[in-house]
Amino acid sequence: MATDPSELGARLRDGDRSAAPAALNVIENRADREAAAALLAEVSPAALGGEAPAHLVGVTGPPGAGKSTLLSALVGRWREAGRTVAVLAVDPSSKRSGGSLLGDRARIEHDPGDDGVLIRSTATAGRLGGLAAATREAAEALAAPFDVVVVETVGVGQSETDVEEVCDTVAVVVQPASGDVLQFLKAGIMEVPDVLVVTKADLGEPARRSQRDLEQALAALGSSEVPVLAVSSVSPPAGIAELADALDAHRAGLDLADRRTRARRASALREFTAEHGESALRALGGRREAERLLAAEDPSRGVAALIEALKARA
Ligand SMILES: Nc1nc2c(ncn2[C@@H]2O[C@H](COP(=O)(O)OP(=O)(O)OP(=O)(O)O)[C@@H](O)[C@H]2O)c(=O)[nH]1
Ligand SMILES: [Mg+2]
Repeated sequence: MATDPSELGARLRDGDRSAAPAALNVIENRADREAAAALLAEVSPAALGGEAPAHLVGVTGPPGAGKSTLLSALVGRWREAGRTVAVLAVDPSSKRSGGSLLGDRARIEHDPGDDGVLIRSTATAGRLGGLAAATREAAEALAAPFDVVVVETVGVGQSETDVEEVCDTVAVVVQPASGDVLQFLKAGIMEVPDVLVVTKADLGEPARRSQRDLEQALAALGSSEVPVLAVSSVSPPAGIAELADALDAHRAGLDLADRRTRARRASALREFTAEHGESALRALGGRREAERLLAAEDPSRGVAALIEALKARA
């Protein structure tokens, strides 16, 4: 059956979640960018008449920190609250092959009969710039019909997918006694996240100590408003409702249109440069000038339209 990309996009816009898997196939097919653009045009802020109401949540952190297990619990919590959820699990499989962690890795659990949940894994397998764009596009498409869209990525500091650029709220997840994140924060190597989560709180004192250390580091950085939550995702779960509330509180405090407009402009610039090279950026008169061009564009324009605007001037 032929699936018309514009029609798929229109179904997403109308809240038809059953169009999501086919829409993701269109987006993941990096060989047919026109189809993806046609689909995405239907869910752009201009087509929606404003920003997609979904909460875009980034969940990122070191391998094995407990992200997926936590998401099983969070998805359950959101479903209880009647919210539909899509999760894009970005799996840097190429980096992990043969790693001992693989055996220990949890999958996000959910009821397969529940059409209010969609879990999609994408392997990155070394496609750098392409993956970042594909993840952003997938999140954009899913934000039309789902209430919550999560992007799970492995990494600390700069991960392959710049979750910041895609998500409204970024939660960094660490396990007790993992010093990396603490050191990266203190050294300013890592951006201060919107929410910090210490997992495996059932381990007791080590989790409490990590929570205190992170709170102190944030205070020293002048970011004591950033919540640090300790959670346990195994039975009995603890702190999950509080985390869901903290994510909501962050989102409620955002100027959403402003954050997303800035994110779309940053994505357009990055993707334009990834595709056409630094020389194309120079042809525009440099990064500053390109940013100025983008800032003059209508805030409701989608990333594809912004990239076209850059191309037209280069
Ligand atoms: N005790 C305890 N173990 C946990 C908890 N959450 C996760 N784990 C365990 O930690 C291991 C890694 O959990 P995952 O959820 O796969 O971690 P992840 O961050 O998604 O890992 P990657 O996707 O491989 O980066 C698994 O063995 C989990 O069972 C928790 O709250 N308490
Ligand atoms: Mg995982």
